[in-house]
Amino acid sequence: MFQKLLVANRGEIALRIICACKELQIPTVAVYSDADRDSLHVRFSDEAVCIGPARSQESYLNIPSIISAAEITNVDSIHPGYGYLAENAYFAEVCDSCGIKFIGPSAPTIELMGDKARARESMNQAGLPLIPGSGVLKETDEQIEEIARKVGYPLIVKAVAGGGGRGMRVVNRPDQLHEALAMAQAEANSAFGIPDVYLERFLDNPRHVEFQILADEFGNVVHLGERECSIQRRHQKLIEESPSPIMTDELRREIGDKVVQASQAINYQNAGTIEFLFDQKGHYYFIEMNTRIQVEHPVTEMVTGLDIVKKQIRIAAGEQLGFSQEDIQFRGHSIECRLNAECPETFLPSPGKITAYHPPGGTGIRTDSAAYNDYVVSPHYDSLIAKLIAHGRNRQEALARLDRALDMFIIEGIQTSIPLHQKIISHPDFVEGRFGTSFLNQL
Ligand code: MV4
Repeated sequence: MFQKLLVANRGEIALRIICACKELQIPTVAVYSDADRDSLHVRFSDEAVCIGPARSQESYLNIPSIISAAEITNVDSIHPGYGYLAENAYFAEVCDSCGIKFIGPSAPTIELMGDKARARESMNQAGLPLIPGSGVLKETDEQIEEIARKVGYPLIVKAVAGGGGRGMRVVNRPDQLHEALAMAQAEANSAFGIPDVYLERFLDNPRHVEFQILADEFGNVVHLGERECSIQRRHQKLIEESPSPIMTDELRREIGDKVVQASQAINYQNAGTIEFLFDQKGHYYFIEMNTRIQVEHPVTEMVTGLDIVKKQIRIAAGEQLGFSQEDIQFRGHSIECRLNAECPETFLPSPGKITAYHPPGGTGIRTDSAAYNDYVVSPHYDSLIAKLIAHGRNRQEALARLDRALDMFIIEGIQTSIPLHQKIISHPDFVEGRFGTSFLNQL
């Protein structure tokens, strides 16, 4: 097992990784910016190193600073969490060349999945169905018009380096194609430094459902079922749940078999998420694979009883998975709300001091957060303050627990998305499980 692990992140996920290390009895090193000196991830780690000023670019994204902190403290492993350097293939490679184990898949796998056009091609080869579309567009304007005609309208232009919705444009008619291509390419180039784009047929109000997988370094792969992630606003997920209201045991087995096969085919290692869109008829299509631990991993932990972060660390240390697909049982239903510091009217971030903080407890409730009384939500970082996760024997019980826990969550001094969550989970269409990715536009 690892002798010492550096947590290359902040906030609730840094704390979550430290929890896993404590249970595995691995000493931890926290890294922190000037703005995070009084953070809980600093307090609960065994050692802590300041890596720079508040701005992420100069601290949590600063590879030389983080590698220096790793060398100085003599760690043998780095967990990147989510965001920041988690899907940076170059960072994984630098860790490798410094003899530090990057807890995640190999650098070439991160790179492959980071190129959405290559990811589509390889996962299709590996047996996953795709939305009709194109490869990366390298052709002349006239040839692209022809490719678009074959894909069919409406279509969507997507950045190969994308994800999170940037560099995407919907095209309803052929006469809008060239302007949309130019806009998407310009946006992709300024956001990612890579202008390349590809096409997909546009699905109207699809559902976003993703499968969690775990793969060890000996070719053993299991899936941990799905998460329904359709409730999102501006490509930020707000509520996630498992199982998805549209899933059946039979369909889970069918897709689960395919994602396990596909992951084996690309020799995937560590935790990963395979994202699908479901159209109105219930047909499903691969869109992307995420090569990191995800924000919403707790709902999967609640229904499987597994600790995914501990599993990531054990796998990276060279341990066998230790169980097979038949050993995994899905128990009950879990729903997570992401509580953000934001204005309820404008949805703009609402940073500032939390003057009173008291998370709810009780049966079937979990809160993942790094907040406390007098904690200051910094404008430099993501506005996520807490993840409230409910579990119950069925969706109705999980929702009842979530509802009362939202009501009992005290966060004062800043505005939060709690009222929005209360509105969503009491909406008849949400209660009945009838919603797609457009749900919040209609709310
Ligand atoms: C799509 C889609 C419809 N058709 N792909 C991909 C990344 C994810 N964050 C959103 N994505 C989508 N991909 C096809 N072929 C719809 C979405 C989508 C979306 C697209 C445009 C504007 C808002 C959206 C909200 C949710 C999902």
